Amino acid sequence: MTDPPFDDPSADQPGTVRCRDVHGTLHTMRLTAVDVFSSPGARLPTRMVSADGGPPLLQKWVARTSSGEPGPLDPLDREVRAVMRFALVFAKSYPAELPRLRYYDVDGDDPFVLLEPYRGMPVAEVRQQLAARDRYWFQVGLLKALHLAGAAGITHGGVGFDTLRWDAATRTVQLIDFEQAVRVGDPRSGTSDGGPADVRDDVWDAGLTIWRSAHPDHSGREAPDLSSDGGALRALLAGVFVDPPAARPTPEDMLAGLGEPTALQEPTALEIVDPGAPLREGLRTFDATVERTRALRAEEAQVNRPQPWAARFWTTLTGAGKRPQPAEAAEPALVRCPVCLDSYPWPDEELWLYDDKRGQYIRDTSSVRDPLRQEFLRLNSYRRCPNPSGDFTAHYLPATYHAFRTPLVVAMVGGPAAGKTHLLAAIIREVVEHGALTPYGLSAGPLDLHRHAEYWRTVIKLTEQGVQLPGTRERLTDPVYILLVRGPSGTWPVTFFDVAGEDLQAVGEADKLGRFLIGTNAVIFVHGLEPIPERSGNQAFEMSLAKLRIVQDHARLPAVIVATKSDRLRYRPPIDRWLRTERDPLSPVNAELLHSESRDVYAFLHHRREHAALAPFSVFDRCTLHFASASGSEAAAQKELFPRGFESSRVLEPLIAILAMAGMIEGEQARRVGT
Ligand SMILES: Nc1nc2c(ncn2[C@@H]2O[C@H](COP(=O)(O)OP(=O)(O)OP(=O)(O)O)[C@@H](O)[C@H]2O)c(=O)[nH]1
Ligand SMILES: [Mg+2]
Repeated sequence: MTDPPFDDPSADQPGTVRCRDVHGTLHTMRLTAVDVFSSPGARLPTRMVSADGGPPLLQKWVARTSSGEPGPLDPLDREVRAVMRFALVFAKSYPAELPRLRYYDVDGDDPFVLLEPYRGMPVAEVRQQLAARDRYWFQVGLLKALHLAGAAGITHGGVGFDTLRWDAATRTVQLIDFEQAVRVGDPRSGTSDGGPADVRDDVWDAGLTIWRSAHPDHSGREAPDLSSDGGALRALLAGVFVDPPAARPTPEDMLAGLGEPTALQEPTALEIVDPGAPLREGLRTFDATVERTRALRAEEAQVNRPQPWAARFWTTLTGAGKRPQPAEAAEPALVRCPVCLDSYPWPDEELWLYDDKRGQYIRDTSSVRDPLRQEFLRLNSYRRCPNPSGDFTAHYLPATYHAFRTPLVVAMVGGPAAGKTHLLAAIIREVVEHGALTPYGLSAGPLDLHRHAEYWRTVIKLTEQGVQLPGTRERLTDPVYILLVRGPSGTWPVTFFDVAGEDLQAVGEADKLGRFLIGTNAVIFVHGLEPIPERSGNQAFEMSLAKLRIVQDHARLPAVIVATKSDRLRYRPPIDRWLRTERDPLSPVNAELLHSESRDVYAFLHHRREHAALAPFSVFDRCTLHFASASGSEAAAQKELFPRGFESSRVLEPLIAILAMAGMIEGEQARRVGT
């Protein structure tokens, strides 16, 4: 097996790597191979290394494919997930029976984990030499290890002599190589039933291992004939070789049968930590806040004539409560420009064409009269905003921009480098390239074809190549992308603004820089997660909220808070669960699930005292919170590349929540989103 190349570009010397500790904090260190090492139960290659000249650590890594590409992450991901869980649950007292995590990297070309060296010797090598008394302690040790893993919510999936070590000095066992591990409750892997994994799933293999420690001739996965052993094993293994796993005894039951305490019972009880405990206060605060808002709304409904929320929302959007109907209206309907915010009758005469080569808008001088050809021309042309206030540079909107229902203007709000641009790119890619709105009864495509082509060339193509996107240029005033979304009850332009975080938090030139916010009717607040929380406030949120408050009935605007870059904390609760929760294609909008995620995000940020990021939650009547990862991993230092590509997780949910709250997605579930 060749050594991993570990050519981190930030490395002054080869062997320098970036990796995270149990808190998710990034470290840069130099690894030096100090010894060979092999474990019969490990599928991943292993060796002993020293980190910055420190004591030896066991390294496991993902080998490259034969073509030199990064190899499959799954076995390492399972191992890290398991040992991270042990690190959290046994943070106060760590059991010798389980492997211990020091560092990991799952973002780079050559992902790896660094563990404390295993104890003892592989049982596969020493089992023939175990005396009867040792065999007893081996059985006890194996059951204790399984019980401890189960207490941390982990099933091993590959228990056998190859994944066990025997420490003769202490007569204890270590269960290692969690490369097939599954969280208790997650779907079982490698089986056809796919039911939720259970601590008893490992009991069959543990039973076989125990049996073979005394009867080495037995092989295969068949249940042994227990009647051939008249001794204690027959009693210990009674009920072990049955299906379903729920009918088997637990490791704890089996230890009790031997009259042995588990490692979590006196006299040597380890103290275990509930990783969910720190979130409880935040969960209670969330519930209390939601209850208060619901009570207020119920009161309001008593006073005012109840009106469907979506209707109220669109009334808010159109200001006077009148939706423009250009075709029938006697008076020309007023429309509002999302860029300069002036309102005026939509200019119907002049068309402008965009010259890609020159990057300019040019007046259309053709005299097409044929209605079909006119329609075709409009599809690809623009109208210049008359900007009656005369306070903005020339700007253009697609000629059909106001030909549909009132556009939904969505603002990406967040500080510099919060992750707005990457998140929007991931959302647009899902919607346009993967048709991700179809299960919601909507179809979507670009409204502005030139803007689409430009966005594809300068943004989406880069994400496809795994290239990190540049920071957004300052002083942008135009929308970056305009979708046209069609649903059973209408067709809407959905316009996205994504300006530089610097502009959003600017105090000076407030009128120019954040002006589009006043014309916004939905907001995606983007908060980039850091392993160590930043509690220094969020000026972009504060300044934007101050501007949004000017909008009449601003509290009715749909808003979401997205904790993006969640991949940085992918193994920590509650993110570990959410990042792996897939959307159910049969129940696309699930208000309970969105509520439950909002609750967890709120509690998570509350616990980390990132209160500034939660500020929008108390401003808007309907606001959901989300965990997301746009790129799925960290960009390589100084290389502007995501070595494992751009693999988003849960980026569509925030948009779905917005569309549901705006009434564009219909149905009972959609109506309840964010309430
Ligand atoms: N790990 C991780 N990094 C991300 C993710 N999204 C963005 N980043 C990184 O965060 C940095 C900033 O992301 P942008 O999307 O450019 O942030 P922004 O909010 O648009 O920043 P401005 O345009 O300067 O306001 C980039 O260097 C990305 O590499 C993510 O989902 N995970
Ligand atoms: Mg940006």
